[in-house]
Amino acid sequence: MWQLFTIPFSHYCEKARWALDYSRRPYQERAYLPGLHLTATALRGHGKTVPMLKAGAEHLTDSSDILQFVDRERESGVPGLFGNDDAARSEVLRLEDWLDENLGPSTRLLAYHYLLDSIPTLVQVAGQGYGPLGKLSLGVTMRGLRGGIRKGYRITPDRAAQGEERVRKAFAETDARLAGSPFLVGSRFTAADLTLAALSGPVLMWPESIHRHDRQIVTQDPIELLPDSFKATVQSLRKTPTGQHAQRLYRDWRRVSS
Ligand SMILES: N[C@@H](CCC(=O)N[C@@H](CS)C(=O)NCC(=O)O)C(=O)O
Repeated sequence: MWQLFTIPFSHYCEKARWALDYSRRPYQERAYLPGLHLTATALRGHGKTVPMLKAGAEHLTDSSDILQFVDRERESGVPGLFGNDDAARSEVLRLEDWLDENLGPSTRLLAYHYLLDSIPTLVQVAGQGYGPLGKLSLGVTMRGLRGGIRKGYRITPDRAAQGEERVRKAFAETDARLAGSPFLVGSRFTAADLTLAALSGPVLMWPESIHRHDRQIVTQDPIELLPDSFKATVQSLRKTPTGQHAQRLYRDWRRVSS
């Protein structure tokens, strides 16, 4: 069976997991603690990051490659993720790429900026893919890694402010696209919508998104757990057309495999 190697709360991993669930192809998720994922990736010569999809002899090490592969291999009857024609396909690919480069790094930067100061909150918010022991280990791991994460992603108050600006700018562009259209490209759900919703996860934290990707009932809206300053940001982003679109996509399009 295919295996998807993840850090469960990573938004790029959620992007790949959503596409796999959508394609109806069976797969197994292999969830790693941050840092330990390197034993499955870098130490075996498969790049440094997750998601990584092992499908037979293939190792796909980038979420965009995974989406294209999964789209080609989807079960019959499942509509494609890349639009109806060549023009739509190139627009979907362009937008996906733009979101990967502009939105994903900034939403991660912002969430880490606020949550690395409070590991118990981070574990509550991000630890849903782990059992009790996993949560405990996640707390220990994140305490150990937080200096490295701050350094690696260059997380400073100034950069967080710039990150928020970048998120708002990206949302303004997607808001404009969504005015009068139910989807980002044409009249159907595509990889662009999926990417937008998955990569916005760290700054929207819709309970629907956690429930859908984690297969668990979430009883508390994660926003209640956030420090006040971050809570205000999340609240205001949720109210935008893009924030609302992401929630709708999770409700209507986030199929979970059984
Ligand atoms: N361009 C990559 C980005 C993936 C990515 O940034 N993954 C992060 C988790 S969100 C990661 O694996 N970080 C761990 C590391 O860099 O060691 C993709 O789209 O798959």
